[in-house]
Amino acid sequence: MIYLSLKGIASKWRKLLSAILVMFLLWNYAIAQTPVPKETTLQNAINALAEAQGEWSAALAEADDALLSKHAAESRDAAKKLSAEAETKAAAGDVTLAMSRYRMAVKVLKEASAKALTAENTTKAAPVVSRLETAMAGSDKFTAEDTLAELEKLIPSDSRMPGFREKVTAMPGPKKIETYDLGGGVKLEMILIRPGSFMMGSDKGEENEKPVHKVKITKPFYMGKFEVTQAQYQAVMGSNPSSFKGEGNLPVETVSWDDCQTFLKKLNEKIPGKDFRLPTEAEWEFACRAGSTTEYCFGDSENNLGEYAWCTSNAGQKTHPVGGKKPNAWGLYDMHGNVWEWCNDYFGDKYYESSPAEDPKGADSGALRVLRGGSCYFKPLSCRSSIRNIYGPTRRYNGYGFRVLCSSSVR
Ligand SMILES: [Ca+2]
Repeated sequence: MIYLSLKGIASKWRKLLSAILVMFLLWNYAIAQTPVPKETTLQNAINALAEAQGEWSAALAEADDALLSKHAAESRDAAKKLSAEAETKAAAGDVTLAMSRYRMAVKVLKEASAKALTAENTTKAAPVVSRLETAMAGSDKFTAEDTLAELEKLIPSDSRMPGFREKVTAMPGPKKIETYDLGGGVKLEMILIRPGSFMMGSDKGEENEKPVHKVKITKPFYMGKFEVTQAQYQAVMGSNPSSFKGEGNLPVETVSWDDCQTFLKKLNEKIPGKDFRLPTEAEWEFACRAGSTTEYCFGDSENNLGEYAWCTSNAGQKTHPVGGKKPNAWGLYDMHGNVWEWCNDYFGDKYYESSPAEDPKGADSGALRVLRGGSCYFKPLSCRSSIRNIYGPTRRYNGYGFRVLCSSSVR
């Protein structure tokens, strides 16, 4: 009974102890699972926050430093740039100022030079003015024009110049171009050639072109602007002997020197008082050269001849309408090439050795007449200003034509 009681008691204690044990374990477990008191977590957080704030502030401070440093660098750069710009502007200002001073100096220098030049030119002009006044008094228009041209170079702004210009322009004198009506709408245009001197012949040419010698043409004359055309020949003669016929204003050819004389006789009857005739060789060469001293009226190179002339290199063995190429400096066309042009002179082989210095008219007699200028059948060398061709006065050939000359009644 007691045992049983003890046994029962023991069992109860075991149960009690077991229960206590279980509770103890549960309590321990509970303790283990219980979160850290709130006060502890908050403090940690505060601490952590403080720490973080500390780091943040430090980072901000570093960032500020960096930013300041960057701004400082940028500011330095900007300052440098501004400084450079300012220096550039200042330099530009200096340059502008210097330029302005330079221009001023040049202007002053020019004015001083102009004054000196004007004074010098006025002195030089005095005898020229005297010549001009003499020419005007003597109604010598050509000399008046020449002296006026000299004065235009010397004293263009002189107060007397407007009066001189007006008087010289008003002086009676020949027109630069004269146009004659041959009937049927056919015109004959003549260009005024003023008197002057030139060097006739060529040292580079044939023997009969030598020696080069000075020739003076003392009287003005009119020269046909073109070779005589088939239309003009037809209008005067009522016939056309030319071999090449076709479109355009072709030059008359297949005419002899004698045929030219017949034409001129009829032309003078048609338009009296002008003394139409063939040019002398000297007149022809003077007009062809038009002031040039070279082998051709435009220079020495035959490479440019095609611009002024029809010759073997471009004519295709036939004549071409007159005026199709460039004129010379005095407005005459086809002096080089197209058709040879009969001149009035008898040919003299040695004539140049002893010809008169003024208005030479060719040999006194002979069997041959002279032709000038070359033709569409001839090489450039034979189209030079000084080349001389010769033929009998009755000979006709399809490369031979002519050009007329008439005198100027007004000096
Ligand atoms: Ca010609």
